[in-house]
Amino acid sequence: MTGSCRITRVHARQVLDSRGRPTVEVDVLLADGSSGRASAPSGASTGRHEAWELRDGDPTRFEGRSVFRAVENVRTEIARALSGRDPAQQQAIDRCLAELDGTGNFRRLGANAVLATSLAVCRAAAAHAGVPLHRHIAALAGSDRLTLPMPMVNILSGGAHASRSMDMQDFLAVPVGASSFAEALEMAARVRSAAQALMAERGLPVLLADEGGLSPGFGRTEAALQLMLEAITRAGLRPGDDVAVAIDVAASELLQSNRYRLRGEERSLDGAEMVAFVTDLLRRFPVISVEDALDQDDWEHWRQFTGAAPEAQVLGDDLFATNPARIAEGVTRGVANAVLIKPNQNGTLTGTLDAMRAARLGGYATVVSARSGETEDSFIADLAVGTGAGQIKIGSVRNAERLAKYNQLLRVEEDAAIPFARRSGIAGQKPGDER
Ligand code: 2PG
Ligand code: MG
Repeated sequence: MTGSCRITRVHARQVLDSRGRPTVEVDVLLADGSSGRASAPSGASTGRHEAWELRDGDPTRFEGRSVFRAVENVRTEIARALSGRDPAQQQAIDRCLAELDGTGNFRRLGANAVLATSLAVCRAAAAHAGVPLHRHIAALAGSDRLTLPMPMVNILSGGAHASRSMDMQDFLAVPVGASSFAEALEMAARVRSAAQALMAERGLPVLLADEGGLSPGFGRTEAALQLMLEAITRAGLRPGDDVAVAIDVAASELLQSNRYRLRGEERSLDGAEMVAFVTDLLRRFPVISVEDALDQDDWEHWRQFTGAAPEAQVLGDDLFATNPARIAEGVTRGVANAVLIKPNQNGTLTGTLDAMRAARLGGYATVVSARSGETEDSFIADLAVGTGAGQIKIGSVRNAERLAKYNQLLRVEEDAAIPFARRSGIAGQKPGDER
């Protein structure tokens, strides 16, 4: 990395995300003329333990969702605090942002303001050093194993991303048989097209859900899983061997009065019954990864499910909220074996890297993830590569905000020195599973 250079300007503006909702974009300018730009994504199925997304709450502006206060916080307090600082000192800058906020979860300045700033600083530092973003991130993370991640690609959507048309939020294709990232993406695209053709033939709607997935609105979860298998086969691929299935139950969204309400099944389950319900799906379908099978505070049933699914990747999203302390608690309690990594759940890049370190220390797999509300910012693609995360979840292979990330990974793959992680990064996979 080259010598130090100073931040001369930090500027922010309100832009729109993929749902047409406002979000924060930040530009960081350096004395040598280099710069970095980044924006904050936004979830729909947001967890209780996430860093605070600051919205104005004025019903006359974007239904209360404008972010002018967060933008103003960047332009004033944050800009003053960062002016003259060395952008290569990411840890010190992120610590300064946390101290300036002072609340522990960015409730005052807004995690959207802080994260966009933190990522823009990182980009500016990489530009100044003249290195690709993923290499700069690798240096910050102390990582010496850069890899192209295995993608988990959304094919069918339900839950909060598709007007609750199905109980479970995501049905994803995991191209476990692929030997390069490009091949994995092509397999997933074939499955996506085959699913659409099957649905059209059956007179089902083929309009896009929030992440570009399809939303057949099946009542029963097994009907969606059945369609996944048919789509994989129709694409000329072998379910389980070439392409496996992952699901995100997003169970925190299902909990009502302490019971999991599965409208499509016309059932309402307690925690133990929910564990049995999901475990049964694992037995009957080639599902290799299950995210948020239980509520974000239901530690006990999380533990039971982890024990009941020894061969699956048991992935915590709302449960861990990209929070190092919650991840460490999960490791201590023997809960889950993989962590979803969403930078805006944490609030800073350094905090996100700390969460990934906590996961790795516990022997947990990591899946870098987009949010359902995204912009054209492709930062998470480089984050997944630079940290050697092993897996990435971006959404479907539709819509420019998703393709910005997939296409960045295709560009990075031109660097022959960076291998494809294949299925090795997925928790629960035996070494012999590698083809
Ligand atoms: C999730 C994400 C992405 P959201 O639950 O994993 O699919 O959704 O961004 O709405 O929280
Ligand atoms: Mg999730």
